[in-house]
Amino acid sequence: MKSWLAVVAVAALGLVTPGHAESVSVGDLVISQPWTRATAGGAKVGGGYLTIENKGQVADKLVGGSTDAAGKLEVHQMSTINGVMKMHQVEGGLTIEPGKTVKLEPGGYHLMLVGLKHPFKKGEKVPVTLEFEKAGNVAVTLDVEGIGARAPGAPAGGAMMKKMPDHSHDGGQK
Ligand SMILES: [Cu+2]
Repeated sequence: MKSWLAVVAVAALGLVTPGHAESVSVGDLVISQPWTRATAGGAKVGGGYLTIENKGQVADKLVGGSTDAAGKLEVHQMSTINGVMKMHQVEGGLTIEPGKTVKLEPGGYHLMLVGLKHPFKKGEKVPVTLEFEKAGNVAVTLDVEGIGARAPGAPAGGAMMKKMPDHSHDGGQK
């Protein structure tokens, strides 16, 4: 499979970042930490997040992609307009300027998987193909994190809060 070969090639160059998420290189682009969130039962859409670094001399554009896990894959932007969070498709593609790193993350740019064919469960992997204007197609695998995760490998929101009362008891007794 193409994605498997890409991973092997990257590993041979020693470019794989530590941790569970793989990095994939295509042309001058390095794509790292691709992840998504587990979805609740009936959800029909899911977000996809990753980091794209352009090590080249010319700009490239993420114009779209596809996945077997959903009907279509779009590139979206989340923005706050008059205090209301809205998202819309990025017209003409997301530009990755040379020498720059663009992060797709919750609350900002993201991949939108529309028309999910099955719910995503934590620990699963979702293969997607990204399409770049110059670099062409590249296969990456999204690691499914927990519902509400803010970052790859990070605990879901709320875990911190639950722990805090326990700390207040440590040695605090008179
Ligand atoms: Cu979206």
